[in-house]
Amino acid sequence: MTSVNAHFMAGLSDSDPEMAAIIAAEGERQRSTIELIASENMVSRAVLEAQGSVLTNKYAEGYPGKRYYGGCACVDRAEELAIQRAQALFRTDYGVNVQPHSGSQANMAAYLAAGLQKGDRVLGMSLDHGGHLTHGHKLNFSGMDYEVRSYGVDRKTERIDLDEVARIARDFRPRLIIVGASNYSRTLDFAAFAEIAHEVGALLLVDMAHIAGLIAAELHPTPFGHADLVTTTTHKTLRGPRGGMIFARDAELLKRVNSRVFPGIQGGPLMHVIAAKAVALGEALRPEFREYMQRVQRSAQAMANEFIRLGWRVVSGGTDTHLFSVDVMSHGLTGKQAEDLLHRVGITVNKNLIPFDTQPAQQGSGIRIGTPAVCSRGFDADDCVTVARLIDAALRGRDDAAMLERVRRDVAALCARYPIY
Ligand code: DSN
Repeated sequence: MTSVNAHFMAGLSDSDPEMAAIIAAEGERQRSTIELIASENMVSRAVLEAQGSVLTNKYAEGYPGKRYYGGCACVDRAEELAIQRAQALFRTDYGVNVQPHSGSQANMAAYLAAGLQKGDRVLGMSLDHGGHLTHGHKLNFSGMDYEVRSYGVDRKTERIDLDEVARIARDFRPRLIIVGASNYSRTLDFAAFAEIAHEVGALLLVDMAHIAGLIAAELHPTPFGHADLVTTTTHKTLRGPRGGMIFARDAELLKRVNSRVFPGIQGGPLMHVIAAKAVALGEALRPEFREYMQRVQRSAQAMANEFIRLGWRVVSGGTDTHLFSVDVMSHGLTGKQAEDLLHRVGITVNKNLIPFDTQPAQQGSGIRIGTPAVCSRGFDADDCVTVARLIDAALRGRDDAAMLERVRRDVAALCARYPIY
């Protein structure tokens, strides 16, 4: 008979060796490959520990001080700490909800809090030009529930044309304008978007998921003071556990956000994840985080410049942020082919559509490259330039097995210099 003690004491490798082996293999994959997926990062051991803590046992529907369950004194403190740190990190008095399980759920709750009814008009950035599924894509709730018009980038500059956004907004008269992107490498002008929203009587939602770390480190202008609602994920540049947060401009809007998150679309909050969010936010408040984000930004810029020097076309000619896209079709490869080829040498990227792409989404003409994860393990701008050269060598030498083997060995050596966990 299994004793109670064994239930609490047995570690994963004893109690479930099959799953332990899968997790160990993923750890080895992360250790031995160069991770350039722009939306990923590597959390600290402290974040892992908080997320793997006993807080996972606790039901805490409601909010601190107003729960539907007893025994919430400790988790109340955890959630309050997350809220205080989020406000401090972004230097804002906007109210915060730290309970969204993901960025998509944060955005869904934000739409509802903005008072949108089914069929109301929403203006967001097209996914094909770098936006996000939840900003109105037809296969997402946002595109199904609302009438959506999209803005994109200018064909020549590959940057958002604010005059064009204003023209569309005046014509379409949306109730909500969304600004934010998953594959746009240029600075977003939140003040200009707020002016457009104000002119047409729309609310402004900023989804800062990708650039939250840059904003926290004051390396990108802040949306606070301009947006009515700000959503983010916590696992990208912020380097926390997977999850979301919503900021609301005033108490009335926060009340609506809170009731739309729970009981609107979620049940019990993931208190272990909220604790891990608080830990990550605490880390981001330290001066080292700004130094890290500066390295992320400089490394992305150095890499983009190196690709250009090596004869590749970089979308919009460079980056102001942590990411950029390389047009691989200009060298006769689809994004999918480049992604697969790089996987073979131990470099992980994702294929992506580039603006005005003629390829289907499953192929794409580009690869998206981001530096947050490699910089977390210690890479600097020089290392990232080396990575650009390795990618160039692999893609150009795709038919040369010896070359690919050389690149694979160089990748392994670089990873070995920066151990993780
Ligand atoms: N899927 C995320 C990304 O890769 O950017 C956005 O949610």
